[in-house]
Amino acid sequence: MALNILTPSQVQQWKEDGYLLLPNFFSPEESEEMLDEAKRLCDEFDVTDHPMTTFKTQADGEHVGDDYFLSSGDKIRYFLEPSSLATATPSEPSKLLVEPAKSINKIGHALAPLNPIYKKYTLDNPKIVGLAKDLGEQESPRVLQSMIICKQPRIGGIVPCHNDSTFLYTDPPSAIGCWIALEDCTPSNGCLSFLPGSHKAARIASRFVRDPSGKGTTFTDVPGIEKNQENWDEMEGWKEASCPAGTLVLIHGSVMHKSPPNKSDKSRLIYTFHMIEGGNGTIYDEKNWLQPTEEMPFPALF
Ligand SMILES: O=C(O)CCC(=O)C(=O)O
Repeated sequence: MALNILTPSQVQQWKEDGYLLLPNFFSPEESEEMLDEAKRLCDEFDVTDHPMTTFKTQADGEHVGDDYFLSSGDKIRYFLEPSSLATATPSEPSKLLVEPAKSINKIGHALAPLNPIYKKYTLDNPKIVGLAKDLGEQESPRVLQSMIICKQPRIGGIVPCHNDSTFLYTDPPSAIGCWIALEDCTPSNGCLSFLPGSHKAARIASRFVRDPSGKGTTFTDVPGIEKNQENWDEMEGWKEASCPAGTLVLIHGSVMHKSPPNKSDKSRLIYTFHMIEGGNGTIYDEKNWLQPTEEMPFPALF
């Protein structure tokens, strides 16, 4: 089959490494349009009546999981950077330590269906459709978890080592991430790092789910899958994925990746969405933290 977007050697690289950088996937004008929209959304953030939900992903610590987060699959909602907030005390409610636009960790999780600019660069985008077809991994890709990640200057937090199929679990695992740099990403403002080839070894033995108690989120074992013994984070071979604005980074659902805190004065705004297999008998069940709704099922890419 003819490839439209990827070369055969890029497909080969993707298969070997479990991630692929596609510089200039979007033109400077296209990526600027997405960046301007991200900044506009940040600027219009109104903290009045916001439940002060932060986003944190420490594997060994507390995970976000209030109703504002759990019902965000078909909305555009704002999640705060934990260090932008003085948490509530018995005498004082939580309050922001920085201006609202600079307090945002991420905005999601339904930008692709709901925001016209991000729809144009996702669901209505022939290059994205061509990319998914060239990869040929999914018969019927469904788009979910579309979001802006801000990684704010000086306070943008770490994203610890993880793989995405743990968080967007399907049976069998099928998640693929499309991560788009809207600004230049470097080690100092918190670019991604990958452990190349780890997607071949890492089993999806644990998944992130709604807590059966009805409150919050937790991890649960995937029945029949042997636990990984590797300490991926400490292994040799991690590669930093510095990239200029307009780069699309493809992320296999099993590849281990992470990003450091942003200690620089430069922001690191990106737009990302994921695709899961919607055909082939693949199951996305009601245990997952992120749920489609009757009004808004996860949209099909083609
Ligand atoms: O943007 C980041 O720093 C992390 C993103 C990530 O881990 C993901 O999209 O899976």
